[in-house]
Amino acid sequence: MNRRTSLLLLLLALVSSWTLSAATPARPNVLLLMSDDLAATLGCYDHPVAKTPHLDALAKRGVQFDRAYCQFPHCNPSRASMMSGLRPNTTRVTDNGDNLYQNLPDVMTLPHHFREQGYATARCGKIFHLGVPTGAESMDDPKAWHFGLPFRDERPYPATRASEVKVKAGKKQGLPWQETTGPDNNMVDGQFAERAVDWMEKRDAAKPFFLAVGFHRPHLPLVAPAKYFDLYPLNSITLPEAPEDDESDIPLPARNGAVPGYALTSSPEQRRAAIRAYLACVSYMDAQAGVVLEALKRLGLEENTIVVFSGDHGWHLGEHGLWHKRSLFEESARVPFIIAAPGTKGAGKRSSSLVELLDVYPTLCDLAGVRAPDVLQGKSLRPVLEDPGVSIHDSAFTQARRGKEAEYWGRTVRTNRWRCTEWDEGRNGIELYDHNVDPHEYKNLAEDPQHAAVLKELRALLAEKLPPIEVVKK
Ligand SMILES: [Ca+2]
Repeated sequence: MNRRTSLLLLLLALVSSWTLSAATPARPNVLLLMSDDLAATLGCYDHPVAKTPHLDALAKRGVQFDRAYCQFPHCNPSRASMMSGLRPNTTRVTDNGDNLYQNLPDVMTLPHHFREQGYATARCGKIFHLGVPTGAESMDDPKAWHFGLPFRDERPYPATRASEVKVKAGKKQGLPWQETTGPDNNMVDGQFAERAVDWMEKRDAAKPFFLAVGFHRPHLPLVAPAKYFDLYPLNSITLPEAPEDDESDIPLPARNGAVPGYALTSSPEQRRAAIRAYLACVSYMDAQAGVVLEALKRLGLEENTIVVFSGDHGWHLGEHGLWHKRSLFEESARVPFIIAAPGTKGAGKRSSSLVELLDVYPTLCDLAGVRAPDVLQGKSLRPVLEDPGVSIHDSAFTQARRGKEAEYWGRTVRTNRWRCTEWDEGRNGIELYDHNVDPHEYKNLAEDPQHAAVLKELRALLAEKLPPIEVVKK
């Protein structure tokens, strides 16, 4: 190439970059905050004692979704679905050992897509499943991030403060918990928040960013600095409402004991202590989210950053006698979910519009002006962000595996009024709950002839939308 041609090419490049920047408004940044195993135990979700001022403030400047559902209440399957924008029927990720990238070698995950579209991408903590503390295979997307903070197990924990209430931390039964001494950044979530702020401060400001921060709490073990336990006097903790119901109308795969080791059979005082430890972890997580959100404001980025806060699935705190995830009841399928998108008109309102976590990917593409891949199975929530009274889904779907060998396959559909669940296409049980009168799903109406028509309709919907998943042979 001679000198004249080089100069001409340089001039052309300058003109085209000038034209591009003049014609294209700056694309918004994305901040995705996730919490692990989080029930709707936030102040903004009307929990009677939860103290979560930072996420409550985020909800005030965004839209809070009261009926958002994960697609599979287990870490890896839920995250693989949300981050690929595909149902578990397509990802065939139904266990923590299933590998999204082996099942779908051409998958284009959400952060990888934003990276391809010119975004600077960074991950601090657990966004994809990261297999701790067992040392299991990491399910992080190797192509997604410019910067990915190594995730590690935080054992041994910092020093313990002696607690006034001892809860047995059995090997398989019970909820291990601990009050630690020392500052927030003695534990990994505090470090994730600090590193995320550091990355924002030092990033390449010429590019919009996609920053994902995945907090580990309130995932077991329930370990948090003692000051967060001090927010919750033990006598302020109430146990969940449970009617005197033997649950014999609820199919076996749905009930307590269907997943071994997940039942906590302890005294009411110990149950209250376990809930207190969970809430302490929620407040600790909220404070770390606050560190990132305050930095966003301090750096003048709030006006041009879309913030999404989500759990990966819910958690039981004693409802139906359950103390874990992986059920298809409301507490496990539902997630706390907030979007604050600058310039949208619904800010500050709550929405009872049905949402699936599948909607995160197309929503962020829509809001950021990034073309959404054609294969995505969710919908953009933009209409709801503009008007929280609008509905874009008639139903939300969740799947699960339960039983000693995860041998029962469950599928459920939630509509505005009903939840209908089938185990093994109905061979091992069918459930129908009327949320108008039974929000905690204690009265199974599947056998009630009065509701035969709605049951038939919802079962047909399940058969159509969620055919049995082909298990990938390992
Ligand atoms: Ca989880």
